[in-house]
Amino acid sequence: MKTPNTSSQRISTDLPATAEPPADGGRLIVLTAPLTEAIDHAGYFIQMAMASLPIWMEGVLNRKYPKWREVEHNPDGSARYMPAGVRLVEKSLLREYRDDDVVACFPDDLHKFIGPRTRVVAVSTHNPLGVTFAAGVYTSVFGSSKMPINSHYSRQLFANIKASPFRNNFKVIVGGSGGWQIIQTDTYEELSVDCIVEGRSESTETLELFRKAIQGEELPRRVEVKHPLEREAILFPDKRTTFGVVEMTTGCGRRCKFCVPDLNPQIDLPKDKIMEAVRANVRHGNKQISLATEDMFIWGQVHTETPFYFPNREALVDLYSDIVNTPGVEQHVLSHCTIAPAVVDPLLIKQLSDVLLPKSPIHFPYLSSHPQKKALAPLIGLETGSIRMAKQIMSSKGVPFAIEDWPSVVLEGLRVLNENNWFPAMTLIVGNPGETDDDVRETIDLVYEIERRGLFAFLVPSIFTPLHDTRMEKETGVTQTRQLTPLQWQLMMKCWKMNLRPGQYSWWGPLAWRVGALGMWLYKLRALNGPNFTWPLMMFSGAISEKNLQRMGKIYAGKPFKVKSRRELIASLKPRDWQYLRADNGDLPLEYAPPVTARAVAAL
Ligand code: B12
Ligand code: SF4
Repeated sequence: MKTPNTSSQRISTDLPATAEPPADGGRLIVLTAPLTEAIDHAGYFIQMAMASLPIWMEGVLNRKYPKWREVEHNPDGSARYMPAGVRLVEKSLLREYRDDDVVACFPDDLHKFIGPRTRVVAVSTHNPLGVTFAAGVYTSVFGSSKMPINSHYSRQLFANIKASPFRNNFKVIVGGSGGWQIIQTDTYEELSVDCIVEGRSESTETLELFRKAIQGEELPRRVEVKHPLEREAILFPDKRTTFGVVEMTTGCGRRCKFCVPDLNPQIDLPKDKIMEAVRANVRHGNKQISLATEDMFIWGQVHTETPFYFPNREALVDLYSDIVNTPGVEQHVLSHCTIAPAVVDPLLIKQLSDVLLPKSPIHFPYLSSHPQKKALAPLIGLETGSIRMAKQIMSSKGVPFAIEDWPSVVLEGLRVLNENNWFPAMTLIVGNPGETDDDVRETIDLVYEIERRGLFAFLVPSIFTPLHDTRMEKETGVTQTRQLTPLQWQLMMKCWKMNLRPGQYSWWGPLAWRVGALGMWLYKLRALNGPNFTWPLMMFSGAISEKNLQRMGKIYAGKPFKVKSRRELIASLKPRDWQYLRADNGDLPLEYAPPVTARAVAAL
């Protein structure tokens, strides 16, 4: 069965032409998520690539991961694994509905569960339309079809639901961190969505909404529900989640103005509940675990007497040790963190490496000093190298260090991380509102300094996207790649050039990428991205050396700047913060005499 679609790309539904309605009348509530957000294949990277590559490049992923569409089912046809968001909606609903009223299934199996009895189809989505940062930008760089792979599959899911012969009987409720994209693009009709829920499923308002939908009442287009304030109110999955995602914290506390998750209350979740969810994943066949967080380093230090930005080393090492040592856990991947804690407590990084590296599925053969070349690669926000810009958009990003020291914190933190085989993916924001050429130059200076020092991070520049509800919601930055200045293009292409340093990603084939880039430029990118793209692309492809381009005045030559060492950074802390420093890291200010604590005595 084919459904016409009003979007720029025609989406076909996957409903088999002869689909029979389910014999049992279907489930009352059917939960699902786009296939590209539910798959559990080959690590995080595949989903991130799907968010960033346009649909016409799907073949690249198909060749690399020919089995990515092969998902696992339970005996009743429901999904063996689903994103953590779906699992929590399911758990929330099971407080009120019977087990056989609710099912979570993959999009291709919807027809097996949607029947005359169905009253709600609930979709959880992370990034349905690809209009978020680091997603839309790459697809638009690549050409005329701007639809990212993930967005194509999300649209296909919605088309499937729209085409259901029972569509008039049920309401479509959408939630998850990407729901705002449907609100902002006003695609309710096109996608056949009745209501978007912003907030967590645990909320009683969410349950009330499902009750209304089941009674056939009209739903509001958009509902904002409250985030629980107590850690006890947060539910945990008791079935298998995609990538074994189990929540570790909510909120962050550093208050960056562009950030959505920071709007949530800062909560670190109880260890026993985390461990139960880890064991539930293993019981249901998962071998991988990842603790979802904005900043893993706040766990164990939320609302204690110590400020959250001085990590609780013992608690963290204990938690991660117990997770990786849980029988059945074969792989563990880190999600997000911040970089200042690596400067505050380098020994914590070392101890976590000892615990986590053996179970990391990530290998960097040319970078890692681990005997099996294993590495850890959390996601960290670098955002900008401009102190002026950093003060404006993220003045607490580097606490306890002053934001004036942000470039030094990044370099020093990266040194500590690299020494311990952490090679993070670091995001940068290009085109912040009010960003001047000087700001971009300072960021380029920082990127060159990373290169000069032989440090490595996978640098992911993205174009500023005003995210819904943030304090920068109303601001606009760059809206089209043609508006990017030569310096902004240089920054983007320099990051990618550094990422593709030979040998770091064997399958990406850095050389092939560069030659391909040149070919693409000749074919269509020069027309699409405009003249400002030309020289940065020449730099990226290596067609002309950077030195020559600098000599010709075609690109900016990054300048060295004064970088503070760890000792200098520690010395710059406010004296009231000295008490939280750990003496075993060294570099304590000379004037500081640490109190003789039981821990210090034990360490002697
Ligand atoms: C783990 C994670 C990933 C993993 C795994 C994702 C997966 N499919 O499981 C990976 C690394 C693959 C990933 C990729 C991406 N991610 Co991500 N990810 C996260 C992270 C850290 C945790 C997500 C999670 O599972 N949380 C736990 C669950 C329980 O929370 P939840 O999904 O929000 O669900 C709750 C509510 O939203 C609600 N809910 C959820 N669904 C529904 C449905 C209904 C009907 C209702 C009523 C309620 C409801 O109830 C749940 C709680 O009870 C979040 C940050 C965060 N803390 O949320 C970022 C985050 C969601 N990711 C983000 C982004 C930008 C991306 C990428 C686009 C990045 C990129 N450029 O590559 C891609 C997109 C991937 C894709 N397929 O398109 C942003 C989203 C920004 C936005 N709002 O648009 C976040 C918020 C990170 C950030 N700091 O900005 N991500
Ligand atoms: S450090 Fe990251 S998670 Fe925390 S507020 Fe800033 S952007 Fe958000």
